[in-house]
Amino acid sequence: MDNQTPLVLAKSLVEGKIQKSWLIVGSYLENGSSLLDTYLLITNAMYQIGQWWQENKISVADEHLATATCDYVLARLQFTLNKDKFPSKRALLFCVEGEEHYIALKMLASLLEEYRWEVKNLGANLPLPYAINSIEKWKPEVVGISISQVHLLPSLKQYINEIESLAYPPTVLVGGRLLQHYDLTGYGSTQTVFINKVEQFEQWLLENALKQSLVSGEKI
Ligand code: B12
Repeated sequence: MDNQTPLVLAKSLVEGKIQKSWLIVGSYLENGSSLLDTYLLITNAMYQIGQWWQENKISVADEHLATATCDYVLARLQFTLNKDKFPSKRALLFCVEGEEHYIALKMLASLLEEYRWEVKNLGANLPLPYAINSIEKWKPEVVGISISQVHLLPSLKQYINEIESLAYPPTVLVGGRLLQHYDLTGYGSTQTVFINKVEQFEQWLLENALKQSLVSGEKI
């Protein structure tokens, strides 16, 4: 990735320029970048925006506009993906109560769909009883939780504990930028999977697809 591209995209997002942002992302894909690399580009642009906010160069209002613009781009990207395959497994995604940072979940949802998962993305700020209810109803094989803020870690622990205590517990995957700075394994069990980066998530998806093809004899 050219060093300047995340910066150019970040500027365009902060200015609320939907078409221009889409052109940057779309041409990045058209020039042969993978979906994963494209998500890394968007992630880096959003991190750059966080940096500007910390340095008081932009306001919370600018951050809101950037997020809304990013959301349009992610939605448009989602529609360009090929989904004409039979879904194999189910994944339910959400953020714990109090967590509004949902952009990563949109990326994960598309990546999962690329690997033939059926996905329900419940988005930001989901209280635990609703999470449990949805899991019991839909019985996903995997529950993906995204977390960005330190003060929510105690509630993350409670979510993991309750989900893993269900009669047919799904695998709980936890990710988010906090994992770049902290070891969160103490908040989960030996069953919980903590994934720091989206590249590792794709690796996990590949291993999972491989395991499944060994069981079913189907090619991945
Ligand atoms: C945009 C933004 C906002 C938007 C949120 C928009 C939205 N609805 O998502 C708004 C303006 C609303 C906002 C609000 C706040 N924010 Co804010 N925000 C950001 C910002 C700039 C970008 C977040 C983002 O979209 N990143 C891009 C995504 C794709 O990156 P990611 O989440 O890290 O995900 C990647 C990986 O971590 C991984 N991943 C993530 N989740 C998962 C899950 C699984 C299962 C897996 C496998 C992988 C995975 O994959 C992704 C792809 O690479 C960050 C800066 C930053 N460095 O991230 C701050 C940041 C996250 N915010 C921060 C803060 C403090 C806040 C507020 C408390 C500010 C305030 N005082 O009001 C509030 C809290 C709101 C709330 N209740 O949640 C801090 C968090 C500090 C901390 N660790 O505690 C940050 C880091 C800014 C900073 N540098 O201080 N924010």
